[in-house]
Amino acid sequence: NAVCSTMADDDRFDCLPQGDISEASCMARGCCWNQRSSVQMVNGTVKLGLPACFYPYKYPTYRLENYKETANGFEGTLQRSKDAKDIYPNPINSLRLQVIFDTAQRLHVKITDATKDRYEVPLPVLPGAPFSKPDTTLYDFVVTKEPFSFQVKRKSTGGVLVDTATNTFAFYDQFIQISSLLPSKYIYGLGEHTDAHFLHSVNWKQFTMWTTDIYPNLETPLYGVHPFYFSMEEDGDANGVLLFNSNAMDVILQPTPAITYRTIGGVLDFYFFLGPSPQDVTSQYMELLGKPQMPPYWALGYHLCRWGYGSVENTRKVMERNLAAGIPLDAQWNDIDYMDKNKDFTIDGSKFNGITEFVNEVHAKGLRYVVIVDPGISSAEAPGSYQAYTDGLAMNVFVQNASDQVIEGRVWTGNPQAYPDFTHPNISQYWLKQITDFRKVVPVDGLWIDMNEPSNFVDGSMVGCPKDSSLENPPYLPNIAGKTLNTRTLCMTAKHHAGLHYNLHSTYGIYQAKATQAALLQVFPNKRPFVVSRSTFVGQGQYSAHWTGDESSSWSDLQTSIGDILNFNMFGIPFVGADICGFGDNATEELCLRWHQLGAFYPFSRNHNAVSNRDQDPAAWSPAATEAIRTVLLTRYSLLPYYSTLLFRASISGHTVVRPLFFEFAHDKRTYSIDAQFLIGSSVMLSPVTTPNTTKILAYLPEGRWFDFYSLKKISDKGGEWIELDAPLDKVNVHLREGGIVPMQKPEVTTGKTRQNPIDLVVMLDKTGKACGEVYWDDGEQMDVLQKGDFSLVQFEMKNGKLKSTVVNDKYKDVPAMGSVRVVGLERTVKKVVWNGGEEVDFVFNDHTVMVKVGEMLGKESTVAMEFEMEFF
Ligand code: MIG
Repeated sequence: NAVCSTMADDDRFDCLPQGDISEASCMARGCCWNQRSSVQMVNGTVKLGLPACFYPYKYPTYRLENYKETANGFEGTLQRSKDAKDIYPNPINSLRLQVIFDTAQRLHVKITDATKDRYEVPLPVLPGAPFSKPDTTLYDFVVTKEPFSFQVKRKSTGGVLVDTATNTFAFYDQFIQISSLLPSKYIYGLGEHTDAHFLHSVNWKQFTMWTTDIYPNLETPLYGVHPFYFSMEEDGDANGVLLFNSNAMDVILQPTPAITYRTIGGVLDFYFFLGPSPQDVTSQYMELLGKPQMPPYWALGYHLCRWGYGSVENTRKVMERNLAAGIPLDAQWNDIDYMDKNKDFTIDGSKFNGITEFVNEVHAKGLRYVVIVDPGISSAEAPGSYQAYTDGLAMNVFVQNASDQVIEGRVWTGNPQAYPDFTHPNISQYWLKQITDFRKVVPVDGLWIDMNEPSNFVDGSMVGCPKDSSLENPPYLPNIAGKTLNTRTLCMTAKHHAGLHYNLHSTYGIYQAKATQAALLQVFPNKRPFVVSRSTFVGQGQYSAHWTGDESSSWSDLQTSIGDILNFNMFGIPFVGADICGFGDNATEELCLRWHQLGAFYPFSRNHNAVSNRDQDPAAWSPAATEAIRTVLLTRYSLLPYYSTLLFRASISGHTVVRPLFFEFAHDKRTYSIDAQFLIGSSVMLSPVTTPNTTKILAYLPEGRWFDFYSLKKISDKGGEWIELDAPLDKVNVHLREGGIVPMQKPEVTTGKTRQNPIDLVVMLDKTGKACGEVYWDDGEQMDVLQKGDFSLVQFEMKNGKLKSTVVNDKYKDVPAMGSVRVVGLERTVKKVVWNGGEEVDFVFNDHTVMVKVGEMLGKESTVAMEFEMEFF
């Protein structure tokens, strides 16, 4: 018809995303049909494109009624139009709209069934709404009553960040859809997916949200669910949008640019974070969802792991050869092969006989020990013969099927297994008991929780799932791997204490992480637990770290790991890393070396390998490669005080530890698509080699002065340019940015030993001679340090040739002494250096850099205060 034919391509929103895509079905939905479409079938699956069937400009949806102001925002009722088409079963005719002005920067918009409760995400628990409106807000909220739509505008620029006037709004029991125009094409986030690039394409990209155990592959949904996007606006402001919903969901980006959400349950619970800086968005996000827990200091070291050491002897042999090669190492791990027939909390009595002695040895060397635990508890056991199963039955903590029997799946034991229900009130007691009993034999220091999507090698259960349930076969099926929701996981009709698996599926990992953290807190009272989880949900950073799963030993997976760790930093799970050298397939020496030159800078740095692949631990390679790996790991260890200070900032302010360049250079659009380089904090930039046979790279240096990390020579005076850098095999390019002060230590082979060394500062002056930075220190283990105040924090500032420190907090006394201070980027020759306004002291000046051995002047007694002042000119 006429209306349809005038619609621009960019205005087309898909009205018939699946099923029989024909003119007749399109007409039945009252939509526009125009065969010109770029949807394609690729290997039997639909590749999105310009839709043939699309919503017309006028389409009956809902009308807003009784819209009124409340103490903290607005509320109203949405009445479904009498002319609305029944496309799916069970439309919800009356919806409740709540608009809550949470804070000046955060707006909350919620749409639920007006007449009865629906499932809402139980974990993480978000702070309640405020009782009154903030005095001012960065945003305006504007509604259109019929058809209902809303806008979120940025007051300062007038920019429209959100506009749902797209006619796609629908709310059925099992199909909820809403679309919004986007303020720009610069969209990031929406995890967990491996993408070719960190900056998303808006050219009909689909992101499906559903925790899935699958080899990372472009476009497939992976282990975690984070329906949070982050967008850079045209003028350099940033905003973020969270849809707090855990049901299976498709999120589509289209060139308009616009976003469409289609979720098959729960409610629409949107949070809009107005920034305006990228870092502000992340802080606001973590403020709401929970700030990340600081890892214990030892976990900042290098970790060695593989699946298939096969025995305690071989684990020891590999660890020893790396120690002998001088590889810095803080933790040795074991994978499922330590278990008896892959059963949790058991030991293979022959190959891993002697594991207790081995763990004691590891501890005696000042190292830590971590093992894997899978969720599945073998249920194919003689009554009373397997404690973890016996206890689980007695405590009634297993997930049940639709007929209230323990639901059984199958994973690594090869036999049926039960799934602990981590939402059950008895779970903390159950899980603690298993861990405590196990630790009597294997005194682990942390736990690695895998397969918690939760994974299942049979679909649904050993006996399948109820066939005639709309939970197992919803009217709209998001683009998950497999043809049913229960593919390689539990039945949707399975029951947890907190509700149906249909709703809770993607939260299995966060619940398990929470229970595991809580158990470790009982085992090590008051010590920061170390838990690393494969499956994650929004806000999980408060409970665990994350690794990015089964990457393969390929250059492309090395590359995409950068975007993965940047995303998880934006998702508030900053302690993240990919398997260094890759998990699947055999690594080559060159790849493994280059991967270490990247992975040494991941916040969480672990080498891990799949069973039967060739060894890839640092000592497995040629002496030259081993040495180059050792060198870069020592570089990491030299930066530990910097990393730990950043992790402290993440835990109190919701900052990112590693971040994309645009986080610091939001007004430089050239940075928006850079994902082969990243920043560690605001002062250190890594430009790794991500391709084979490469000895030179092109790197972008954003605005400002940049110094080479190793020589401290200035390599750019103004930045804003691409430069070619030498990238020989034995070196990774690291640069220091003007204006920062980076705390470092002379590296040793463990974090514990490195911690004892004096703290050295590198001060990078900007053009005006200014720089600032800070160092955080605590005992490296205590929980809730901030609340107790048991830490030290010293801030440094240099200007006009003077470097001053301010002790913000000095309650924690055992701070290492100051070592040297190096000031780089001096414009004039230094004639003398004066200490605390009096005594003249020795210094070394060369090539625009001055070095002063502060430690020698301070003496022992001043190790705590660390207050000093120097004059350079
Ligand atoms: O189905 O425990 O991602 O790190 O080595 C594979 C064996 C099970 C998957 C994990 C991987 C781990 C492996 N696990």
